[in-house]
Parts: sequence; structure tokens; C-alpha cells
Amino acid sequence: DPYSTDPERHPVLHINNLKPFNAEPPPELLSDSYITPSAIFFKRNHLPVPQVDPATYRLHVEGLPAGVLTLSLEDLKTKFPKHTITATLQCAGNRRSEMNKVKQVKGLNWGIAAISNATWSGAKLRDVLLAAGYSPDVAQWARHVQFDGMDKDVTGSSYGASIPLNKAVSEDGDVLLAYEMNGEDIPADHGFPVRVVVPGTVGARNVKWLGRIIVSSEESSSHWQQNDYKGFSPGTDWDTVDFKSAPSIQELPIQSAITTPAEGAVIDRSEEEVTVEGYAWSGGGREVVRVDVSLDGGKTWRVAQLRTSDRGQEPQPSPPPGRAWAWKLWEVTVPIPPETQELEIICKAVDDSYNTQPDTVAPIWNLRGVLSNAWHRVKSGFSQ
Ligand code: MTE
Ligand code: MO
Repeated sequence: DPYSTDPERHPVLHINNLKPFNAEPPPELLSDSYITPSAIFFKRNHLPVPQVDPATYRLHVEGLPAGVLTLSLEDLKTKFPKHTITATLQCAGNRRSEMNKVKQVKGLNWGIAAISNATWSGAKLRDVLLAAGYSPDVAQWARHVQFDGMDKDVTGSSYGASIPLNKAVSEDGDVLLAYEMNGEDIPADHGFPVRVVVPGTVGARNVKWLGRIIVSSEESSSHWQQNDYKGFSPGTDWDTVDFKSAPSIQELPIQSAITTPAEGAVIDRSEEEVTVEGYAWSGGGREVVRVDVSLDGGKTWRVAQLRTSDRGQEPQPSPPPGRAWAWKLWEVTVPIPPETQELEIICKAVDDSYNTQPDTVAPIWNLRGVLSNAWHRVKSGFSQ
């Protein structure tokens, strides 16, 4: 069993698939801490977790005119300045289960918690590419930076993905070759000893157990870059889909969801008020500027309070424009409307480009169930 050496996992995780391991935390735990503890951070593995010895680990940087640069873990830690960012990772399939309710899609049946927020520390990819001989001339022929993981399938091919070269080399891109998550060595499930963190970009490009970086005129040839993680029309089915016709997902659209109350939760009417909590995040470094919450199915709306730290803590300094990599948690306390039998709670977020979420799932339904970001709706009743 190639999975016999997989690490132990926290028992609260909701498991979507055991081998390979895919799991998400209970939603109410997500909004309990601004920084998601690594043990409950969602886990999305396509393959067995590779056992990497940090002493013999080598990272190869290829494709530049100067030849191959090979770095040990020690080199990464000592030869380059260490940077720390707070960044949210979200799987393209987060909230896929809501698409399944419209019409069956293919993929893991994620709830609303295939998203988590952590601090990441490491060397900037930009600095490493410069050390490997990158110069602006390279941008005349190169367009992409490919990443190969060290996790392999039975045929020996590894997980791979790529991002645009300009994201990789931009001073404001903040792409890290991270060796720490939440102030500790990156846990085995999250890419020990090194993963690339591409803030603002879909989880799939944040390659774990990073073995090779290749500067190239082409995107990664991997299955996951070419024939997966792409969006299509609701009218496209498996007979007509042409994966070459759609761009690979990079930046993600605006997203928000309600973490509490849970669907079907029973509220005590004598409470008179209900507190609704959730998360909101947008891709590409766009900052969430507002979250609207309705208790009556969208007839009336309130603006939620946003926060960028744990309750009672100092807020984080606001990020420079275009570099809002981390989510915001939000909450609103609302009097329970009298004579209401049921609450239909809805949230929707707005980012600083005034992007907002679509109100229903059907118009954004797609056969792989990716990019699921319709208004999140939760129904809840009363105990009397
Ligand atoms: N990197 C490797 N090497 N292998 C993988 O299976 N899964 C990708 C990405 N990087 C994956 C990978 C996907 S689809 C996602 S959503 C994120 O890792 C999940 O990261 P996490 O497990 O740290 O939450
Ligand atoms: Mo993913």
C-alpha cells in the first residue's frame, strides 16, 4: 500500500477520500481562528505523501540560459532573505457539493471548507530565479514557470502545475518557496520540506513537495494543468468538452460562505438575536471590502463586520493595494424577525474591483464543479 507511510491526521477532519487523503475541517472551526491551525487546514492530495529526507533534499531550477541551479534546503534557508506572508489557499473545487445539487459533476464532494488561511515563510521565488540567472531578456521567450512535485503515481509521473512568469518574477507577486507554515516546518501533508505558495492563485498551482522549477515557453504538460482545473459553460458536457479551448484556472473569483449557523441548525427563539459568521476572500490579491448578509432570503440586507485577526486582537496592518492575500472573517448579529418560522440566511461578498458573487449556482454550473461561488444560503429553524 503506497499510502501506508501517510502521516496521522486530526480526527475532527471530515474525510472526502482516504487514499489519496482529502479532508476539510468542520466549518465552525474555520471561523474560530483567523490563522487556521495546520492540523485542521484542509488537505488535498492527489497521490501518496512522499517521504522526503531534508538532509538530501535538492531543488533544481531549470530552463534559464545559465544552466541548472541546484539548492539544498540549507541553501534556501541561508542564501536568500526569509519572507513571511499570510495567505489563504482555496481548492478550485471548494463548495462543489452545491453544484452537485443542480446536476451531477465529477470530483470530490467538497463542502464550504476546502479553504484555509496560514502564515508561510520562505525564500521569494523571484530571488531564487534571479540567482539562477533570470533577467528581463528571458521574458522575450519564456511565459511560464512550471513546478514538479515529488509525489508520484504508479507510472512514476509526478504532480505538476505552472503559473505565469510575470506572477513568479514580480516584486509584488509574493510567490514563496515556503519551508515554514504557521511558524513551524511545513507538515508532511502540506509539502514538507518545501512547497511553492502562490498567493491569490488557486490551490492547485501551490505545488507541494517541490522538486523542480522550470522556466519555459509552455505551461506544465501535466494532466492537472492541461485537462483539469478549467471552467466551462453550463451547456458543455463530457461528450463535447475540449480542454484545450479553456484557459487553466489561476486567480480565483470572489468567494464567501457562512460557517455558522450550520444548515438546519435550530435556533432558540428566546435568544432574540442570531449571530452569523463566515469567511470571505478574493483571488489575485483583490481585497474583500464588504460582506452583505440577509436573514430573509435576500429581501433585506445588513453589512457584516470584517476582521483580519482573532477577536480582541489588534487588526493586521492593511495590505498594499493588489496584495490582499489573506481572507477576512466576518460576523453580524441580527434581531430575529418576529413571527418568522424559518431563516434563510444568505451572504455575498464584494472585492475592491467591485466583483461580486452570482446569486445562484445554475448559471455557473460546470461539469467539473469548479469555481463554485454563488451566494451561500443556509436555512435554519426555531426550537419553538
Ligand atoms: N502538490 C502536489 N505535489 N500534489 C498534490 O496533490 N494538490 C494541489 C496543491 N498542490 C497537490 C499539490 C491542490 S489541488 C490543492 S487544492 C492544494 O495543493 C492543497 O494544499 P493543502 O493540502 O496544503 O491544503
Ligand atoms: Mo485543489
